[in-house]
Amino acid sequence: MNQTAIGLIDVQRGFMPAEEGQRLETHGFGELPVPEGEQVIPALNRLVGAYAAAGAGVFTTQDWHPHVTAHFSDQPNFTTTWPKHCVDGTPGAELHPGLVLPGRHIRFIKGFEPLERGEDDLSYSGYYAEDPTTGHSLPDWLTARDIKTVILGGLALDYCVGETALDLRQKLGLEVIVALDGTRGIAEDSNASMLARFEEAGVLLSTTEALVNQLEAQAA
Ligand code: VGL
Ligand code: ZN
Repeated sequence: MNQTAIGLIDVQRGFMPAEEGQRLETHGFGELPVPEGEQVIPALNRLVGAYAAAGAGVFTTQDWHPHVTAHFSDQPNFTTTWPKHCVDGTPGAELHPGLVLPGRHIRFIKGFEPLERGEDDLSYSGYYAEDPTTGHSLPDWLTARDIKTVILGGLALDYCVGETALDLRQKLGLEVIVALDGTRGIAEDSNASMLARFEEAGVLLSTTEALVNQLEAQAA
């Protein structure tokens, strides 16, 4: 299991429905809400609990934008421009407080460069994420740990989870498995086209249930 890593992509308050923030009486929710985004939390906690106990590495990414960037617009098109979300150091950029992480995990941030054009955006992919304490990239960490398999969940399937999965598969040649119940997407069309890109690239799909069962079968 030490050549497997679990990646929790952008499980941030800003991507969760506003109602979840009201329920938890916490700020930062609902900036760019992914429908049912809060439902990834129990699934991911179960997955991470089981895999971390078995020795898998755990990393998180956070969308971490400057106040001013072409990634944001007052009239967003929800494809290359978005309402303001996950701004560096604000409550919306924090992880959902219900996410349970193991003592040992590593945090990466992405999207911190201001953009002039939304079309130039590379910030969806965790491939370009960095550890803010060392400046090392996610690929540096995966390579240094000789990771062969990455299991991904988080938000959003059709953007950051999807682009990360494709880059880790295509640029690093890793086995990449997306836990479908541990992710949600923004829109139906873009979810469908991302799933088609996964198939083309050989990104695998599974569920947290199947992945946890597989782990238990291996341990037995
Ligand atoms: C994301 C849109 C804009 C994501 C980030 O995390 O999927 N989507 N910024
Ligand atoms: Zn963003």
